[in-house]
Amino acid sequence: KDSRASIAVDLGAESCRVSLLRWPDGAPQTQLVHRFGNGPVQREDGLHWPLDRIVDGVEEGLRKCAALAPEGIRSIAVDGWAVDYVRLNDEGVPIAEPFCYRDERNVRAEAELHQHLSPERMREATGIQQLSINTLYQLYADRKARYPPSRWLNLPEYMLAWMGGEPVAEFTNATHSQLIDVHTREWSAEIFREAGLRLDLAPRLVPPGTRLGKLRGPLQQLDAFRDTELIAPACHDTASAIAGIPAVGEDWAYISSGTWSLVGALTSRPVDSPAVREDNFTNLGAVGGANCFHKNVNGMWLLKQCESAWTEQGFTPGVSELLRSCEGLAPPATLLEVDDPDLLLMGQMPQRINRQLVAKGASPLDESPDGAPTFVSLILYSLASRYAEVLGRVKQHTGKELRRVFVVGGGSRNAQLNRLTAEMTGLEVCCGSVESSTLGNFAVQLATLESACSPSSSSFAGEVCEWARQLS
Ligand code: LRH
Repeated sequence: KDSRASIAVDLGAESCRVSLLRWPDGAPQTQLVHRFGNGPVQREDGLHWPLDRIVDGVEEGLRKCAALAPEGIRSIAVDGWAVDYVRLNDEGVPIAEPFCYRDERNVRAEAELHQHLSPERMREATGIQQLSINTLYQLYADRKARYPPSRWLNLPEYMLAWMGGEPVAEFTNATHSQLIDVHTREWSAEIFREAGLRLDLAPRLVPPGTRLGKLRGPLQQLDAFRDTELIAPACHDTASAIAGIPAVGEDWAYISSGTWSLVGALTSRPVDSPAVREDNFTNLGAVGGANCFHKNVNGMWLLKQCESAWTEQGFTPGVSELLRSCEGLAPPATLLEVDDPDLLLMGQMPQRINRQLVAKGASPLDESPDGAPTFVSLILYSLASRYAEVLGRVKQHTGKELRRVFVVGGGSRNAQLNRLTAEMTGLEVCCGSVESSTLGNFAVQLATLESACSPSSSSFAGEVCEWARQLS
């Protein structure tokens, strides 16, 4: 076997990570080499991602990895949060900073587009959860803002193209655009047409586990990058995180817990019924042609946004201190509806939460830092209760006999939330990796490099799972 190293880049809404996989004594060993903060920035025309900072951070991580791996780098893959994209000119150079999906323009775009294209029809065509963040509404908002039509790439795929890879749309990421036909698994000509978008500007679709060519450009001057393959993993970080769970069988569900909590189970094909539609579940691409059947639930965003509100008031406890502060508090009398669209927006989270409590006839909480423990407790109980509700539905819709739920990602370290989740769901909570997206990213690279089977086959998924087990 080739004993050179591999690199996984995982772009997160709060932080981005560059990790290295090496083979000392023939056994795989992973290492987080570079981590840098990320977050949306408010510009005059809305909320954006600081693309230059992200690119510089990735480049720094790649250089550090090269310095650590004299044996050379065999492959690189990039995953990241879904839905956001970079608009490009004909030379593939960015035209502008990408928008952030939390920009309020999407809420307006969604309402407007639904006047031409009913949500029912869209659901039938795409099988995915109706969310205003989906790429479709963002492209529609671009059109309404009269930006000239242009090519675009989702962020992870953009980073791969920046390294010299073929510009593509990886399937697991593309499904979150709401532009993929759930039946044909191709771009939906109907939705492009009805939204006034140009299908000829959409990238070529490829499955996770596709080779995109060799690394090119200035980095290639480093010895380590002489002969490095670029690979599309599951570019959607959630699909990567699920690929990083080394579980077999049919009795497990997942919570991929980060800024969002993605709560659901893997199925062999999209799940559809009037009740599934009513519950607004999603069907997104997974590795090896499988399907992620889940729901986006508001996640650590609630906690992080409260934390930044308190920080503005000079109170900087940090998340672990906040979690400790609410230990032993009695369960809140009224729970939050964590998926209220208002709670997905940025800023003023304690005020937003109180607005909801008051609307429900409950008393508002103390918005000063003294009230922090009661907010944190409310958030944890409300999230766990929502997880239980969603997992109950997952059982009904899939017919699975669930026994375990794997919690992966940054939020899996939240022991109190895990305890409440176990209590409220009645399932065994298994803590997976905090860096599950990175594990899944590496596992797909290894399966791509080492296996002869088609990336769209279930045997490919089996190999990915076996690599995830070896890397865990
Ligand atoms: C998690 C995630 C999620 C999407 C959202 C945009 O990072 O990719 O699966 O819904 O970000």
